[in-house]
Amino acid sequence: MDTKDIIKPENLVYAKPALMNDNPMHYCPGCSHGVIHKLAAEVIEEMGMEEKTIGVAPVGCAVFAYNYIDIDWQEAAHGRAPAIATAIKRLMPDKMVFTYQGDGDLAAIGTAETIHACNRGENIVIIFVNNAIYGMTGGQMAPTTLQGMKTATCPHGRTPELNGYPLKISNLLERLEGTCYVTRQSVHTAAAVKKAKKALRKAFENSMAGKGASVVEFVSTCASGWKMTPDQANKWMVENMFPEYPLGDLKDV
Ligand SMILES: Cc1ncc(C[n+]2csc(CCOP(=O)(O)OP(=O)(O)O)c2C)c(N)n1
Ligand SMILES: [Mg+2]
Repeated sequence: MDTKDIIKPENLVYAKPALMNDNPMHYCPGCSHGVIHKLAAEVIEEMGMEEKTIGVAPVGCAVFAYNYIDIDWQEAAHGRAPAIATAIKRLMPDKMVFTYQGDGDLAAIGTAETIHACNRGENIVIIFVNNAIYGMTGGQMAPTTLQGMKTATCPHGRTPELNGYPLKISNLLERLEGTCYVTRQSVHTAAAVKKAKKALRKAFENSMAGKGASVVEFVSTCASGWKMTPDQANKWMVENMFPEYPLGDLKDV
């Protein structure tokens, strides 16, 4: 193929999903949120569910998710997305309903909603972006912050004596009878992105098959909050986050 033909739209092998609009994203360079948004958009599109999907946007860095993916959205108060998603899915069972939550949202202020929605076996998908920090508000300690990790509110590093232990909430959710699928993924390499997309597709399919709650945790970077370059953040995540939050399926019924 002639080089000038390669850039013609009909010859492109890679394209942005049609559901992703052209609004410039507010995410920092190296942030995982953008890639995870794209994966969600791709899966929804490939399932032909563009008109039937309702996302519940959280409080946190992804508070503006509705600005980027052209589906129906409902905003939720901090931590309450699983409760809102429960209501939406129960009222409109033919819709594909998902929440999109950070670790502060899902594993701190919204712990109760998360656990009870999963325990009730609600037919929703929970997308859980675990960057071990409260990104939006300036990098405070979250329940998922690693031991020894420095944040704005534990500048000398998290200590278990003072702050407890990193909360592996997906391991808790995996134990609940209402969850059918709990998996931990990441988007730091092309191979990981491919795997994560398959996991997301399975989760969405589970929800439409009425199998119960599916949780897809994305172990993620927050280069700004961690005060690193995007490259350093990816490396730091592999070396420090993955041993604490190992990737792979925790449960697949
Ligand atoms: C009821 C309530 N409490 C606190 C806040 C302040 N707040 C906004 S975002 C946030 C933390 C978000 O962290 P996380 O859920 O991990 O998302 P991230 O920004 O890291 O993606 C907090 C505490 C709020 N908006 N509402
Ligand atoms: Mg966070």
